[in-house]
Amino acid sequence: MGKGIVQKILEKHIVEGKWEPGKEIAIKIDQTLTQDATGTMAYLQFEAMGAPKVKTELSVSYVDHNTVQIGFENADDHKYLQSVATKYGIIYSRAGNGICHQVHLERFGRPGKTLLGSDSHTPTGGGIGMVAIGAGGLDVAVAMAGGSFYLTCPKVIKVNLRGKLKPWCAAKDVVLKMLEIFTTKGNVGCVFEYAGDGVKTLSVPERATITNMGAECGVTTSVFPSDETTRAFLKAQDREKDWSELNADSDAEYEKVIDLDLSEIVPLTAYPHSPGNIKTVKELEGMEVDQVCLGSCTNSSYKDLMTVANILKGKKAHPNVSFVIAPGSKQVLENITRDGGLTDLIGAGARIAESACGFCIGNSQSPKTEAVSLRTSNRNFLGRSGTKSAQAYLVSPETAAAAVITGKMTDPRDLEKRGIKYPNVQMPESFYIDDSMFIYPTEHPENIKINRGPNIGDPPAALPMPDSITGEVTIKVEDQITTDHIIPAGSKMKYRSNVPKYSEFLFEVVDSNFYERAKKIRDSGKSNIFIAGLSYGQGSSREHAALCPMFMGTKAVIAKSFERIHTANLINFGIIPLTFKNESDYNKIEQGDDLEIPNIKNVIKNGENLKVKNTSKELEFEVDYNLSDRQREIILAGGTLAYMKNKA
Ligand code: MIC
Ligand code: SF4
Repeated sequence: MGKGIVQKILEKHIVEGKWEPGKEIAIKIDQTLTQDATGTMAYLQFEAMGAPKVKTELSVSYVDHNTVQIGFENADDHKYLQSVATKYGIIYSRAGNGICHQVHLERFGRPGKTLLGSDSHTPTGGGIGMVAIGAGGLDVAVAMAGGSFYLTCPKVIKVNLRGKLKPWCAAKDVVLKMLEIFTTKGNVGCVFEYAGDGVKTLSVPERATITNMGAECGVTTSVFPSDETTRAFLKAQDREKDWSELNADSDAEYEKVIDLDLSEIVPLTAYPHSPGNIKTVKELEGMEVDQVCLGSCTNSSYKDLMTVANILKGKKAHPNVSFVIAPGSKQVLENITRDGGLTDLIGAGARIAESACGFCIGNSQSPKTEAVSLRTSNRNFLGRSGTKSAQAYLVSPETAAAAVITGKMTDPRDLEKRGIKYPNVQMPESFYIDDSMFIYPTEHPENIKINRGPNIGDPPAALPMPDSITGEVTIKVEDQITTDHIIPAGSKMKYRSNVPKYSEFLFEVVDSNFYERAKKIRDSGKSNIFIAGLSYGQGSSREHAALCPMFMGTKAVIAKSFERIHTANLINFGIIPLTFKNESDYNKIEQGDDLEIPNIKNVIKNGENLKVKNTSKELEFEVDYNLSDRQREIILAGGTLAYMKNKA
């Protein structure tokens, strides 16, 4: 039987287990990336492991999230990151060089390699034929120290692309279609592998838009073949030597195959507050728009920005629209400048933001109260823009440009009626390249002193699993609670290296009294226990969504189901993810109920059935824990760092 691309790449990297979808495997990681918001904690953990140097082929530390620098905290973190990178053999990408995923695709991504990144949109690298996976910072730290990465061997879904996109219809619309089909839940443990004749009609950045937002479906990663288009992209990046061909065998078997005809894709949008809420742009036509933001790791490539620049050439932004652009990288900004696109964008009234995450993570450009904000980014969770009452819609660059002109949600195909032709931007044969914003590691690590400003605190240590858990339900939440609900980013993100302070913002967007309640429960000696619905922990890879609960004394979360990265993060920090055996038991628990999990330590050790007592309601219910032997040991030890210490 033939093999698909994902199987081919993974099999070359498996160090424990074998290709058997659904079973745990360990793989060797070739490349890692971190960004500053998750990176400080990841490097503190890496330092704690005592490795003298990273053991990967390539590790890059990007600064792209916290670049606003109000107060000393962000700048302190940057200096810490720079000193760690220089000392331990990591390339440092300075603030201003661009968003990690865009820059990595341009300068480092290589077909056939594995990439682990402490950011959930690491699968962007799948656009160039990598198996690129997002993970918590601790897993990335382990990989940098030479450890394997453990994952569930994925079930591969083949997406057979046919035809060609029509003018004004974009790669973003393709992935929004995928979200309509697959939704944001129920895809844990799967991977999308793209194939078919339609693949060759898509440029590498378009492929990367599609693999980037596979993260919103909750798949482990998404991968495209590596073909002549990939080669041309690498050649334009002066890296043709990094190219290799990668194709699925014609008789490869998949878990499932779906067909998607690109010529039938129409402009789509994800309406508030989930990337899975899909409508056609036509359905919302005429809705007044207050803000348009172009950028983020999903849609900030040269092609994206030049397309919008060409559409807006000689036009002015509608007076009611605040129009913001954050180019994906310094390279993108330099190339659109040289090719005249920047002049057209500025001429149209664009506000040019730094080449960074910026508006996407809500640490700048928050829209007005109840604003309608059209964004080319990938997430529109409640409050993520920094304005809780704002309504964020995810759209393609083409749809964004149409709204800039009209001030309303407009199907970009209707721009033809205004005499605007589809620009059909071609990829450059060669990009202007300047790598001077990378700082390379030193040959003399002994001379490097690590910079630790007052914002850098030690990562808190977890306690081993107690014999029994006595706790209280601090909060009961519904389905699809994202890590943005659990611990917000935006302006609070500057406390990422200060866990006690950051913990004060836990669940802030859902319940402003959470922290006080949790503190009381912890101080009374009980464990904080969270109850959740389906797909708990969607979205980002931020391990603080587990680390801060751990700091508050949480030992268990009971949900109907969990998302992949968050599950791994909970386990890494010694919190056991439990699922209801009978989902209707969810309805029988309330916030404030006292729960007991008797004898949990022995039960887990022996792999027995686990029961939870609701002593407030005098009820008992059963829960499942789906842990590998390794994960069981980690939970019992009180997290991965303690487990590693015990093993050593
Ligand atoms: C995001 O898009 O939510 C982030 C901010 O990039 C996160 C990482 C973080 O919280 O630092 C992600 O996607 O993993
Ligand atoms: Fe940055 Fe937004 Fe991409 Fe996250 S999704 S890496 S915040 S641009």
